[in-house]
Amino acid sequence: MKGQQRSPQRRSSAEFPTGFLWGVAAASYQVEGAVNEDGRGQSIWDTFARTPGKVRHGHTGDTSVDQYHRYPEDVTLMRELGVSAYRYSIAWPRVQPDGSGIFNPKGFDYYKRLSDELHRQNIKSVATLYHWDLPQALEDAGGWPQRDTAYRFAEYAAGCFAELGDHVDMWTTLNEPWCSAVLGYDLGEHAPGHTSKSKGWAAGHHLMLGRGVAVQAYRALTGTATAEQAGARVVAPIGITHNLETPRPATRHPEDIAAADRAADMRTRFFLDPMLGRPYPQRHFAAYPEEMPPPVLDGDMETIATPIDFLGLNYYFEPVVVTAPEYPEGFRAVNSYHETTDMGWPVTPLGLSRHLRWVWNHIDGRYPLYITENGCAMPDELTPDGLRCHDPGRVRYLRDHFSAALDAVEEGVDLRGYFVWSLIDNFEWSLGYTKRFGIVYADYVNQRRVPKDSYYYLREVISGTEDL
Ligand code: IFM
Repeated sequence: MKGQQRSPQRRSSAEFPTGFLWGVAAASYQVEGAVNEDGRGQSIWDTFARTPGKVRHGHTGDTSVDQYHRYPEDVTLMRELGVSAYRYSIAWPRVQPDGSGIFNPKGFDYYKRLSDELHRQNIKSVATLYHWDLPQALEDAGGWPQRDTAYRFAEYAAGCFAELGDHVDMWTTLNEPWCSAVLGYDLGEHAPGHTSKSKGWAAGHHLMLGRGVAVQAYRALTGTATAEQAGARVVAPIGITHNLETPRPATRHPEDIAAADRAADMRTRFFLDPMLGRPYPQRHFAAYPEEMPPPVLDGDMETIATPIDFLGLNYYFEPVVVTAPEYPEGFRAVNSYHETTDMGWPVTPLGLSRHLRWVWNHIDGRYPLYITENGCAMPDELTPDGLRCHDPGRVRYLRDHFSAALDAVEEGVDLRGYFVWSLIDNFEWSLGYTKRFGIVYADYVNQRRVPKDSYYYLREVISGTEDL
């Protein structure tokens, strides 16, 4: 920190590659509010949040931090922070209320206004097409386990490319398809709340298929195979954001090493390998014949392997596993004895370097990487005068993770950017507003925004006046 003797190991943000993109991230249902305005349709999260018992305290995203109306203030906070990119998501039911057919111009207008404001303040507009708010009408027709939803997604994506192509600087198709498929259709913890493994894997396949068709539609529109091949012509790159995991064996015992490798099958390889032209992990379905493998039709795997321009990774912690033959999957997660965040997640910055290296090697360096989310929930409170919020745990968390990312860069990983989750406290899905991930404190009563100490820390890191 300022005023202290710098240790020789301390490093600065200047050591990240030239053009490194510093950003903050958020998602539509978590921050926008305005769920009934300007023709927005209903999403599965509107339904889920209104179902008693699904979200803590019955919280909903109806108002949240009201970014739909207050985006100019939030963009100003970003400019003052010094970030060069905002990663937000487009609410599908805002721009295509029923999930198929007619588009809603007023919905597109919001994202144009937001992008224009970002550009006016010299910030790149990084749009995610799907951060979990499936139009309810599509869920009523079967949702992601239905093949047709993949094509509806591609149709929606093509509408966004056509309408917003001049406004968006970087596209992400899906955010964390593992969550949509597994939390939403297998474990029932997220909308729409189903509990069927087979539905989960079918959903996973259709999510990955839909994004493959969407990328093909994008290439058809922009006339290039990849953004790189566009040469001097400016074509916004398109990628995906995954929350892959590379579990660590608790010991060097061969059985724990094998358990950690198996744990990566359905969490990581299922969502990554087909994008690289490799099959779904076979050993899982061989071991669990009662689970229906994904319903793959001829040509699907080729579509899923459609090249992208970058791979986004969301990283929060590194799980540790041991072999556990008594468990259905043969392994279980164990306490890693690290300090934990308010989510109960261990703080494991070294796991970030390991994760980046593992992914980089696994993809044979095929795509540049971005950390599209990293951050932590802490039990933040305002000072008694209401003017400050001291969050030393988050400052430490960010510092250690930035440093771990730099380690990976120094070892040759092509990491091009880092988005902190999140600009401002927001709706944390089934935990409602009980968890605060922001570097800006949200007072949900009066919508006042109060930058936390971590905001000022990040500002100094980006400007190079503070060490990592
Ligand atoms: O809030 C979520 C976000 O929507 C997706 N990634 C993880 C974050 C923290 O849980």
